[in-house]
Amino acid sequence: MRPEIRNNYSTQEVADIYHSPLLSLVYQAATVHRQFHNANEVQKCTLLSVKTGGCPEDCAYCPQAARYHTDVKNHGLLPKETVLDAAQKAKASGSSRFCMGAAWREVRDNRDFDKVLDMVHDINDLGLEVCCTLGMVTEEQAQKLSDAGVYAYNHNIDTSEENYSNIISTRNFDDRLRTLENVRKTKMTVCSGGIVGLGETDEDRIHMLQTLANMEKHPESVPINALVAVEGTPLENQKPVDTWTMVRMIASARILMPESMVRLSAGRLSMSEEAQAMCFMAGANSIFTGEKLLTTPNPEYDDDMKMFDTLGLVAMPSSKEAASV
Ligand code: SAM
Ligand code: DTB
Ligand code: SF4
Repeated sequence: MRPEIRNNYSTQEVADIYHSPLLSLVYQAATVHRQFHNANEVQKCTLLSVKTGGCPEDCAYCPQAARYHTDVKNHGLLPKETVLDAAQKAKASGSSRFCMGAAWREVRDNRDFDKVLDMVHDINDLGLEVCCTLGMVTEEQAQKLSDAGVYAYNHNIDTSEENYSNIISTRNFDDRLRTLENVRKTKMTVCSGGIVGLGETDEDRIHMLQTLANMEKHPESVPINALVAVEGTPLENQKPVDTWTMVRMIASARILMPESMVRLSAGRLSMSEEAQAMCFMAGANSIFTGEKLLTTPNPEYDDDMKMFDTLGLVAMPSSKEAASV
């Protein structure tokens, strides 16, 4: 029988799931995964940084924060043609979702925002799910994005509330939650997850999962990123997170939020095919494809397609296509 969807998990319940013997945890997650999803389908998403670098925030992991000295080449908002060209390529390579990221602290009601809204219209016409990650938004801005046709808004909580101020000082956890509430008031779906490998404890990971799982409605997609340690950021020398932590996080997210898409996001370039297979077994059913994330490298597209072939995975159709058949 399918487990019920809950949003009242105690810390102890989440900890018990997270700490269960690894193979039992994976088995349980794989079971839940099969009750709610086609376990051979993996969603392919494509990212594009439409505005890169120069961000006023101080997120310790981020190569785009203006205050760190990284190799990122800053650029202002890309022209519409460039973005549409990238979206067309994403569609041709079988992506169902196109996610535009901007290194903004928050959306401002200016010409750049209007330009993004205009791009959203055109990308939608290609039959792609449009996702945006533009920083904090007000209720009115969220409504504008929704009206323009944005399918999902990404805004990660990144870590636990307790660990938040160790990673970011220019905003707080509540600011993050407020934006997520503003998005929730619209038709857009919520994409929110976090990062592992920031130096957080298991307890922080458990609290982060608990926050996501206890939202009134679970985020429709939950990205689990492994830190990509970038030279010049305060976390440049952070020890890479081990595979089993990623597997535990993904499996726990799958069990706690059975209906959500769980995305094995940043960090795949440092993971073996076997490690990634374990993550899919644990319930991950979405990835970013294409050789670049926002500013850092991702596995080669052809290597990913070979992996799909080896594992018998197929690309998930876009919800828009599914709706039209
Ligand atoms: N500026 C907006 C914001 O912070 O919401 C949108 C873009 S921001 C780059 C989106 C997310 O990317 C962050 O919340 C974080 O979870 C993730 N991210 C950024 N740098 C990363 C890194 N080096 N490794 C893993 N994830 C990273
Ligand atoms: C998410 O959770 N991860 C993506 C997307 N949502 C926006 C971003 C990963 C960024 C990794 C570092 C970079 O390439 O700049
Ligand atoms: Fe700016 Fe987003 Fe990077 Fe933080 S994660 S520095 S808000 S681009």
